[in-house]
Amino acid sequence: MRCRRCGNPGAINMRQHKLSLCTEHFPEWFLEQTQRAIKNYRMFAHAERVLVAISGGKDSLALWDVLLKLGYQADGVYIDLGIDHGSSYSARSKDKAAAFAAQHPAARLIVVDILHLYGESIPQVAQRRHRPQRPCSICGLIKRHEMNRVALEGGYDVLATGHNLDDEAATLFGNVLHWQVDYLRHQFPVLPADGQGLARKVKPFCRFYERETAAYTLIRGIDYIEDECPYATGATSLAHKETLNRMEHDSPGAKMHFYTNFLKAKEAGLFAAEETAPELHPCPQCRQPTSAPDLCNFCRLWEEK
Ligand code: Q46
Ligand code: ZN
Ligand code: ZN
Repeated sequence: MRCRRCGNPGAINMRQHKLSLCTEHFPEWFLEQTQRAIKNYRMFAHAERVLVAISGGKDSLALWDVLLKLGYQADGVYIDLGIDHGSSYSARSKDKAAAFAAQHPAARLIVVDILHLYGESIPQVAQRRHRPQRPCSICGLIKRHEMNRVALEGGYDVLATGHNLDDEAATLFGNVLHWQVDYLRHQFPVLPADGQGLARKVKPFCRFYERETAAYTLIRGIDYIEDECPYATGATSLAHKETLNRMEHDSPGAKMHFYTNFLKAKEAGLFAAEETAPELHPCPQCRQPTSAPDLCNFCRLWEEK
């Protein structure tokens, strides 16, 4: 297959778009598509400050790279979870994030060390809470809280994550499988700030297949941590991804249509009915909004120590 833009040999063939591009024109297309998503979903403007959630993996580093190349004011936040598991996962992923920042003078990386700040790493909190093998819900709670805190304290307008189409389609699949209507209501490329202490959240890569973000990092020579978090093994989201990959194999574009048609349906009003939003109030300790009667779930985690 030849590159559609110049006729040279193609480096990546995207069957779902019926598009083949070379190593020069694929990154160009990738930037254009990201810019289009940012504009179409009104994610943020050039005057706004963006905080990118950096894991050290390919999607988050690719997102940071693209936003910098597009001229956005983008800083990164890396949450050091203290996960070792015999593979120094956190230490190695932090090194990748720091190395990227060091190569980009315009990029500032904020590192949040959970063990240092709160006295326990994620595996230690999970151990104390009798969930040593399944720390993900605690980890997710801590990451969400800390990213929101850094975004608000740093005066950032928006928090951007590198979720790609494979991630979003797998989440959608899980939500539909269990008809989790509240989750479906909140699944969208932009979640507005709520004015009560929750930052705006955006996913500029939500329409890229994972192999496209992988191709971008490869062509741009971005060094990232290839391993998944050791606790990700066996996660249902991975099983959903495999199911969707099989469907994609038999019917190219299946994954993209599943997700983008959901977005179109939502824009046309699906799930728009007034939800019974829980009453929120600021947590007396951290001031972040919570529906819990007193301290928020994050602060309660540490109270019980
Ligand atoms: S980092 Fe944390 Fe993930 Fe690791 S412990 Fe689970 S939630 S798998 S995205
Ligand atoms: Zn070309
Ligand atoms: Zn709190």
